[in-house]
Amino acid sequence: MSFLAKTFSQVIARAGTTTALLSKPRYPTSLTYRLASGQSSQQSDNKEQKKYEYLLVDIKGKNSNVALVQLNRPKALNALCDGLMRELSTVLETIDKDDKIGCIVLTGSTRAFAAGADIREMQNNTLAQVVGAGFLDQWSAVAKIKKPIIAAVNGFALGGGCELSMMCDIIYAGEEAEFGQPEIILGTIPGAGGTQRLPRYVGKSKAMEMVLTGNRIKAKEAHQIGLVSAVYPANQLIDEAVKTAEKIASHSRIVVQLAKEAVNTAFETTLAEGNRFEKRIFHTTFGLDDRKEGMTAFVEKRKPNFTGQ
Ligand code: CO8
Repeated sequence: MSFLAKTFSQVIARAGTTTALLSKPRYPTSLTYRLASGQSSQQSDNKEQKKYEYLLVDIKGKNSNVALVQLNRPKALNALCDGLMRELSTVLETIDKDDKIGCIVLTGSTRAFAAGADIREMQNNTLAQVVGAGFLDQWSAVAKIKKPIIAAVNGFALGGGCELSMMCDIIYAGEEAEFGQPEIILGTIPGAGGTQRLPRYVGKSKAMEMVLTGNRIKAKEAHQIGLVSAVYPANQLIDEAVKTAEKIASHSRIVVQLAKEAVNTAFETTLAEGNRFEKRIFHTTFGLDDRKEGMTAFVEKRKPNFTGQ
């Protein structure tokens, strides 16, 4: 386990966890972790700790193996400003290295998962500035996380918010959730995968309708068209997402990672190439202790004891 990873789960554990979900207070507000790497645990205990500015992070699950990351910029409906996305990338990359965590749940508030990229921040940008600075390039970090991420979407998931949910691996929605790509109304187009991932989720006609009109769709329709895999009452959404995350986290970490990579490959390649890739990954699992353990446990009629090896 890397130092950063160790620090993350240890510090979260020290900060104390609550089982309360979406009831106030939602999460410990004193939760901290160190952004600095390369220190010994002892050294870092004495160094300055940095509070998250835009996030609340907690550990969930009976075995404390689920990380719950909540976007926390309520006054701006979790508009995804540069600072928030940088913090989110750093936190997710840190959790990704934490051996104790098997799955991540990403959520927002009851009112908004995220109402898009921060329009005020973008308003006066010029072409030269956005190209020169690689504006919002760091957003793609979310899609590169190896551990599964479940987006638990209550309220608005618009523009970059909808795109962020689609960078995750499973989307659950609260009954009042609304999804949309309203960039066209602002005189621009989606810039974080909306024109690419949305058609893969819902097909060309619906994606085109949403991108060209900017119309929002409600959770029920999002479920019907395959954008989200389940809809729950808003106050049960996170519990349900954590339940699924716990189940995922109970499997072999390394095999879960391979399975995620294999499914994601379906969106990047031809059927023949994808099948070839899948077969190689399947073969690869035969080099793992966890594959042997999983099958042996079945034969011996007992629960497997996965080690991630
Ligand atoms: N950016 C900045 N501030 C926002 C945003 C946003 N996207 N959305 C809401 N806010 C702010 C409002 O300005 C307001 O602030 P204040 O109180 O200071 O005036 C506060 O949040 C509350 O918003 P409203 O008063 O508007 O609340 P309503 O309930 O009336 O409306 C809506 C809620 C419908 C969500 C409305 O706020 C809205 O339409 N927001 C904008 C939605 C939108 O257009 N999103 C797309 C943005 S563009 C984008 O995401 C491009 C992504 C490209 C990524 C590229 C990566 C490489």
